[in-house]
Amino acid sequence: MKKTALITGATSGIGEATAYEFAKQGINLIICGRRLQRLNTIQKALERLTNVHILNFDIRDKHETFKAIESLPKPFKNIDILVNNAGNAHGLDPIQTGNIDDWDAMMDINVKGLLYVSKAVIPQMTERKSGHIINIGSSAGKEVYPKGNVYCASKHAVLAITEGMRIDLNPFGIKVGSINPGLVETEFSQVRFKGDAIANNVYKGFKALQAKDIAEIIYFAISRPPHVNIADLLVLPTAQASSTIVKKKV
Ligand code: NDP
Ligand code: 8X3
Repeated sequence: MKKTALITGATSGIGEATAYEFAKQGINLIICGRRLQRLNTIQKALERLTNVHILNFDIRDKHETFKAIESLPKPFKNIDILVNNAGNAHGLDPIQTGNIDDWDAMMDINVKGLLYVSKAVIPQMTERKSGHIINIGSSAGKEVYPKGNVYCASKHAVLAITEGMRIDLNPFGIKVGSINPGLVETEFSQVRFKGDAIANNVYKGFKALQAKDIAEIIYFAISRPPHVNIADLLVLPTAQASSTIVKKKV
């Protein structure tokens, strides 16, 4: 039987690439995000490969989140795979001059939003005693770098939540794992630097990971046999040794 996956943050970057990868494999898709027009375009492109349902909501809003997931029509109601991908960095400032709105955005989206979506989806997985949750963490969840403070905290939280989920959902046979990328060339830096020109330099001088690289790894993780769970994966571009060491052409 065809599986159904819910992907948050499917309007760009890793989430969008994952939607394409899953569609190629015939997985039914629930694609989520705030930018409705993009969701419509992606739905149109993928509908020739699989069934696609759109949920247009902001994961910061717990009522909207629950309402959206409750609204799923019957063919999409049973979610086999949840990819908690939506998230971003907002700003890159030392803690003493950090912007409180940026801090709120990162904790509300990357941490609380992930929890709201999970809370809305997990009960049906525990009931069926099956399911697979992939949380998209980051190298920033394993290592703190200068000015990364709150973004790193949010991704450390994602890692702790992943481990907690894996422990609590163990009796139900639900797989839980995190994929933790280093530098991936997406809209991530445009969001982090609010469209400032500095964003254009982040991926210059080396070959960064592409969204498709991570999407393929997510598909690999969800397509392992029932007894195999990819629990925690750190994925870096070859040019990157750590958050602060990146070999760039001069
Ligand atoms: P993008 O900016 O390209 O994608 C972010 C996605 O998150 C968009 O689809 C966006 O959709 C969605 N999103 C953001 N805020 C919200 C919100 N409040 N409600 C619903 N959806 C939201 O970045 P990436 O693809 O790079 O990022 C995806 C994930 O990967 C993030 O969790 C990020 O932290 C993580 N990551 C990224 C790395 C990188 O270097 N790019 C490295 C390591 C991890 P919309 O705006 O339409 O709502
Ligand atoms: C994104 C990777 O190094 O830009 O999570 O924070 S980094």
